[in-house]
Amino acid sequence: MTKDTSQSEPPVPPVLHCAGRLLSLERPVVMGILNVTPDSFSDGGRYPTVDLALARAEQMAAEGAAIIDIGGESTRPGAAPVSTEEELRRVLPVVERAAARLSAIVCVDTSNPELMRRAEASGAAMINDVRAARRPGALEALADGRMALCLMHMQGDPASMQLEPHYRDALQEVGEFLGARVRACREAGIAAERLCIDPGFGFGKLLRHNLQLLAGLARLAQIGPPLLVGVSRKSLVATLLAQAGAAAGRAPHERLAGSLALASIAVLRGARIVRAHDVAATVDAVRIAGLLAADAAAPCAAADACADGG
Ligand code: 9MG
Repeated sequence: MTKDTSQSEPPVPPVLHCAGRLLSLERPVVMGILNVTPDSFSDGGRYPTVDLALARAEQMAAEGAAIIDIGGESTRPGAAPVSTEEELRRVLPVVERAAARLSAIVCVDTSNPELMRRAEASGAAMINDVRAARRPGALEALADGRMALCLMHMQGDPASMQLEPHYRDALQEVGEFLGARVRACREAGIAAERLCIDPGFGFGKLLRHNLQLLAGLARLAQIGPPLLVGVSRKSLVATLLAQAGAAAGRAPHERLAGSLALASIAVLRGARIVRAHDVAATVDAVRIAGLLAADAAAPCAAADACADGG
């Protein structure tokens, strides 16, 4: 799974190429979640009009989100697929207006090649694909354009993924999958600088698999492309809280502090992009974790750069 250093491939710089724009990942950044769906697990149905969705996108950008991730099909466990027509209808008007108004990168959360093509024409600069560009036509649609792409690992599909996830070694298998998808993208003609990878917390994984992946994030970061992590408000957070002694059954909106703890750990282990619902709080957590991660890489740099305010 680790990078082959015997061939002199230059290290991938922490910059993501997004349809002609460069997103620096030297410090970790936050991707704000905007679901224009009636049925997402945490914010489904909250943005039923383009105006409301745009206002939320503007708010997240003002709070410091570098990327706004707009999704029109729920990927929560058990979710049913939507038609292409419906997904386009939900997403494209929001993408068009957000791209025209915001300096943040507009990303579309989709696996649908037709939406990928239409999204770029509407101003999107990135695609977040929980199926890692495995749908027929997805690689071609992406290779024909210039958008950045997040390749996520998922075992199974949203309808059934949590029924019986099984791994011999979750870290090894997820790492091999992501490495293979990176190679498939490169062979299709998608530049390495356009790619980031994501182990897909909660997507066909039990608690022990999620914890193996969290523990091994630094190894996944060695695959090459920048690492994106999404733990925000997921049931993993509630399960861990309950195991640590908190009351069981925390609702999604009661998982902020737990989500920030996991996001900070992910950054300390190499994540460069954190996908989150609560942008302002996550930006603060990720700033501190990013500073300390840089300090761990170059001891005392952060300490020397800080005014000694206590
Ligand atoms: C759409 N979506 C929901 N959870 C996600 C996660 O953890 N990562 C990515 N890339 N997308 C996600």
